Amino acid sequence: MIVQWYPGHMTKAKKILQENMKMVDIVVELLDARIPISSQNPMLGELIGNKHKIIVLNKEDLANQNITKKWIENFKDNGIKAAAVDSLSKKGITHILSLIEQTPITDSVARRLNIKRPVRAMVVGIPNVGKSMFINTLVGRSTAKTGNKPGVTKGNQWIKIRANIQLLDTPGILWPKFDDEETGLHLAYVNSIGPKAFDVEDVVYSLTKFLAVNYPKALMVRYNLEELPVDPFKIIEQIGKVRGFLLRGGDVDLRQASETIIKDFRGGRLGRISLEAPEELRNSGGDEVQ
Ligand SMILES: Nc1nc2c(ncn2[C@@H]2O[C@H](COP(=O)(O)OP(=O)(O)O)[C@@H](O)[C@H]2O)c(=O)[nH]1
Ligand SMILES: [Mg+2]
Repeated sequence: MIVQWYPGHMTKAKKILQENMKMVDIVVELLDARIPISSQNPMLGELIGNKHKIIVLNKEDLANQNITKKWIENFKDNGIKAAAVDSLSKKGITHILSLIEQTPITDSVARRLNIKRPVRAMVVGIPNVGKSMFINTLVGRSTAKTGNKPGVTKGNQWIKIRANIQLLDTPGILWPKFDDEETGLHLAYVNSIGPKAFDVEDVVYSLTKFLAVNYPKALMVRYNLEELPVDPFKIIEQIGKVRGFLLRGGDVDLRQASETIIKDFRGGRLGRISLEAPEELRNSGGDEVQ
C-alpha cells in the first residue's frame, strides 16, 4: 500500500459521536465533492439509527460541476437528500437550510405531545472536509471549534441558525476509512490523511497519472506544456524543469515538483477536478465533461 494509516482513538471518537447524535434530529454528512465515495465512513450508517440524514458535497468550487450535478441526482435516485455547497463563497447554503428546516423532529415524546421545537442538527465528516468552515458559514460568524479532536458538547451547545433550526456547535469527527489503494490515494490527494502516512512522490505519481488521462488540458495549461509525455514520471520531471526545480547536479528535484503539483491541485489551481464520478460517467474524460 502506498498510503499507510492507522486510526487512533477510534473507539473514543465513536462513543462521543454516538452521545452527540442522540441529541439531534438530522445529521448533515459533509463529503468532499471531489471524492463523494472515499470521503464517506460506512460506520455512520450504523450510528445514525432513526435520525434523518442529508448529504452535503462541500468544496463544490473545486469539483467538476457536471459530475457534482450527477452525484446529487444519483443520491436522490437512491432516496438520499443531497446538495452541493461552497463554504467559502456560501454558494448553496440557503438551499441546505431549507432542506434542514423540512426535517420532522425525531423525538417521540415531543411528537406525541405535538410539541413544536426547532429542528436540531449536527455536522459530521472526516478531517479537512470543511466541517468548521461549513458551520461558520451556516452560523454567519466564526464559532465552530476548529480542532480535529472529538469532543462531547457541553454547556451552551446550541446555536440558533434560523427561528426553527438549532445546530450543535461541535462537529462530529469521522475517521477516514480505506481498505483499498485507490481510496487511500484519493484521501491523500485532498489532504484528509496526514502527510506522514504517505510519500508525496508516490502519491503524486498516481495523481499525475489520473490527471494525464482525465484532465490533460488542465496540466498542459497550468504548466505550459506543449505536449504530455505518456509516462507520468516524465510529466512530473517536465513540470520540475519548467519551474526550474533543479538539484545541485542538474537533475530535476522531483520532490519539489511533486509538492507543487499536489498543492496546485488542492488549491484549485488546476481547475475543477473530480476524482470520483458516478458509474455512468466513469469512462468520459473530465476535460470533456466540464
Ligand atoms: N475551496 C474550498 N475550500 C474549503 C471549503 N470549505 C473548507 N475549505 C478549506 O478546507 C480546509 C479545511 O477546512 P476545515 O473547516 O478546517 O475542515 P474540518 O477539518 O472538517 O473542520 C480549510 O483550508 C478551508 O479553508 C470550500 O467549500 N471550498
Ligand atoms: Mg475542524
